[in-house]
Amino acid sequence: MPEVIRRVLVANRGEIALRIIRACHEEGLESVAVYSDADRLSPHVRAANTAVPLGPPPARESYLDIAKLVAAAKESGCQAVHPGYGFLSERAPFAEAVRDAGLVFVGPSPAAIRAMGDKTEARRRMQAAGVPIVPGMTEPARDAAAARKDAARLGYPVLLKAASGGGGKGMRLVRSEGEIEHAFTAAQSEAQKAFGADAIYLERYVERPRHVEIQILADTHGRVSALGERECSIQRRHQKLIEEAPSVAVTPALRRRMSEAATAAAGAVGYVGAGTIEFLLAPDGNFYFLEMNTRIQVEHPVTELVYGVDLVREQLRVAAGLPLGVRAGLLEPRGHAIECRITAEDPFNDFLPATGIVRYLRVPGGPGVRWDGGVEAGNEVTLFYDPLIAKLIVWAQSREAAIGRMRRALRELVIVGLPTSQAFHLRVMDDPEFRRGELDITYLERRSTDLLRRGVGEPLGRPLAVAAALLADERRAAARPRLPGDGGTAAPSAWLLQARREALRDE
Ligand code: MV4
Repeated sequence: MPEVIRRVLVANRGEIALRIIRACHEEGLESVAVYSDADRLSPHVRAANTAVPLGPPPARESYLDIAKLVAAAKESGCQAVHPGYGFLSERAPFAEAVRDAGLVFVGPSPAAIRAMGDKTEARRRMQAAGVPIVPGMTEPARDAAAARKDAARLGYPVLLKAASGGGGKGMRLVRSEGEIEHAFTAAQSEAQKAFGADAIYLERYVERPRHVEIQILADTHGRVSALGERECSIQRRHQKLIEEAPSVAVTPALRRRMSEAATAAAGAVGYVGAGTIEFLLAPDGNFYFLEMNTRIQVEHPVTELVYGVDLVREQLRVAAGLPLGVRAGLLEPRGHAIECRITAEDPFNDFLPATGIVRYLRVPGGPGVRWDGGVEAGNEVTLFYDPLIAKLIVWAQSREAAIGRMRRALRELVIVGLPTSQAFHLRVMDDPEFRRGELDITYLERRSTDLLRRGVGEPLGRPLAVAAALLADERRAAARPRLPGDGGTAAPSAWLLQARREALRDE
């Protein structure tokens, strides 16, 4: 790294803060963490060279406070700010404030963030650049009557979308003309509440598509690399749960076409840094631009594993004005990667967010297993932030082998203290439809009754007792005398087996 960036403020928390701090240290950069009162014991705080307190737990008063973050960066002697994902990562005013303070924003220009944040402007830009967009409007509808006319021209079903939206908020499916006026008003007020702007536009509704996204990297020297697709169809209420790369639905020819479209999309807004172009891939093989995410994404590790690239390192290089450390153009995937998001949610109780202290944590390991976590034993999971505890990512030569490896890793994982999505992921890995790659955005809704049957659904009974037993078992195994030829493996105690059964709940 050149001298322009020596120290980076990481304006985030949890696993992504730790991920960015690790990348900084590998590049010889110093890191500065920030933390709210709720996070003072979090791993990202200790991993950084220094840490700056932000104040009370609510994000508005900590991780979303632009003035506090910029002041923290200046006062701690940083030259750059990495926003991570979520929080301020796609807020043009933050990118601007960072720049105005004489700091480097690790991400695209405020103009690129703005252009992609306005969904109708993004559609106009994509259309001009020859990127396929979903048939529909490129300007918001003036009123409900105008929306009715637009819909009549497009043909039903149509989807009403918030022009400043994203992530599915303010979206309304309309199957017939009779519903449109009411749906329009409802979408408007939802959009107003969520984004402070009520502009609504229409798209033709695509039935049972896959969500497939292309990762790109662009530097300040005009080089662009496309790192193939991620299959992200397994989601629930617009929260992804499992992602993989490559997608079983994408042939090399389709990958080339989607990558070229994504490269054109990035060029159309003068994009610099790591970005993702989301597409709907229809059952007939057509694909359509949906939106562009102008940040590093949660699921970036599956791309890293099949392309052998460190995306956060590349972000830092690009921010420092260096050329990309990977070849320009379309890269080739190798093998298969799967990510399971381990969240503090109870899959047997409608994924109700769970809170509590992680009493015991055994992290999976071994060949091809990566754990990107942000929580350790003793940490409390609260409702102040998203429920992600860690991402479990595996790589193997083939999709089948990766599924087998994920099953194995999920069975090694032990989390005591609060319900998690672990058992859900195991069931998906065993689901014949998933194994056949029969995925689309309706997968979870279609399969959840089947997948989550037999679930006991009770929170762990005695987390402290179970954690104590597991710790005692570890110590006993470590202390016990070894005999030559015994392989060093302790026979599990009855307690350990019981604790594991409880932790996995459906085994
Ligand atoms: C769509 C669509 C079908 N047709 N647009 C959801 C969030 C936002 N990014 C766009 N979304 C969708 N737009 C048309 N014209 C279906 C969805 C959609 C979806 C997309 C990706 C992943 C999961 C989804 C779940 C429900 C709906």
